[in-house]
Amino acid sequence: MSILESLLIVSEKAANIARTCRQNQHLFKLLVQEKGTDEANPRFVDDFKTLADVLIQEMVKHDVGNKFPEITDSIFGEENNVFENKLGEKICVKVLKTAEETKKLLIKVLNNDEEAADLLAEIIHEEIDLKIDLPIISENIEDFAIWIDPIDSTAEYINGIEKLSNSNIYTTGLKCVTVLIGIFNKKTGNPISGIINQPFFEENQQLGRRFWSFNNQNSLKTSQNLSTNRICLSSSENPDIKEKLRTAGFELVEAAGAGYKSLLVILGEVDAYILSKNSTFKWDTCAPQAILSSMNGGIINYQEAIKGNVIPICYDVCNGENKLLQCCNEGGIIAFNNETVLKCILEALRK
Ligand code: 2IP
Ligand code: CA
Repeated sequence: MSILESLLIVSEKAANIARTCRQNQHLFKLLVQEKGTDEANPRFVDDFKTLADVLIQEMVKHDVGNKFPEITDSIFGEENNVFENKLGEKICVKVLKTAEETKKLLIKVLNNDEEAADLLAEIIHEEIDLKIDLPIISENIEDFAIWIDPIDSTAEYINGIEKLSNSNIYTTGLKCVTVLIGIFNKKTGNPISGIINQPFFEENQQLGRRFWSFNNQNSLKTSQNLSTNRICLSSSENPDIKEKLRTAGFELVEAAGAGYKSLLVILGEVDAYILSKNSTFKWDTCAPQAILSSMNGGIINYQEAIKGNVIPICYDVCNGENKLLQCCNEGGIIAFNNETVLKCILEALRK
């Protein structure tokens, strides 16, 4: 099995965990419960959403690390897997060898909630066969490292109310949730491969869809050459920037989720996603950037581009200290799907 196939499988398992936590009544109650309830037993996990994130991240490390031991130490994610209860006791959440062992650990973390532990352990240890044709990969896996965002757009995942814009783009809601897994080269810092899984794509929210790239190959059916003249922004984007883009004739659409906005660029629903602030991280951009680079687009540093330096976002291994600071895409980002549109955007923004 190639690393690409292995990552697509874990992205599907991640999507299954995300869907099950919303569809199963018992898990859903845990997902939406308020933090910090006072109980007789000191809980390890006050925030079930974080546990879902950590479990996905650990499942990726376990499954991919088992198949490709040479990269086990180079799989990084947004979350920290050590939980502490009110007595100061610590527990490290991991995926163990068997479903039974993982279940036992989860029972402890979940304050003896056997039903939840059982459900989660079962999906984590499920065998999935995707039966899809993928390219043969002959690269040096030792140079690879991985960034995972287990559930991007967590606010929408927990309580997002679906809103559709006039341009048929989801401004909020479960469609804005994505699982992002990106491979980058530790020597060059460049993204190599990206997987975006959108777990709640179908109307009934039972089925998702996924996209992948590896170097210059990808799963996209058509090349997106037609410009929409549309740009996607975060709802909190700076009004001056919006004004400049509108004046240049762009239609602006707001949507939640860094992964979802990047996906809209990849699919050609919008020409670009612009973010002037420091609110995305390496785990948000590695996968989308790999896919965009496979189709003549990319993700570059916003501030630098305004000054005339077009610099693609670069990746490095994470030593765990000050993760938010170390892994922030400082200076903002511009994700674009073709060079012509990037040129027009930069002209508009430099005015
Ligand atoms: C968030 C999430 C937010 C996004 C932010 C990301 O990741 O994608 O939606 O903000 O940049 O870091 P916005 O929606 O304003 O673009 P997470 O949900 O994983 O914290
Ligand atoms: Ca994120």
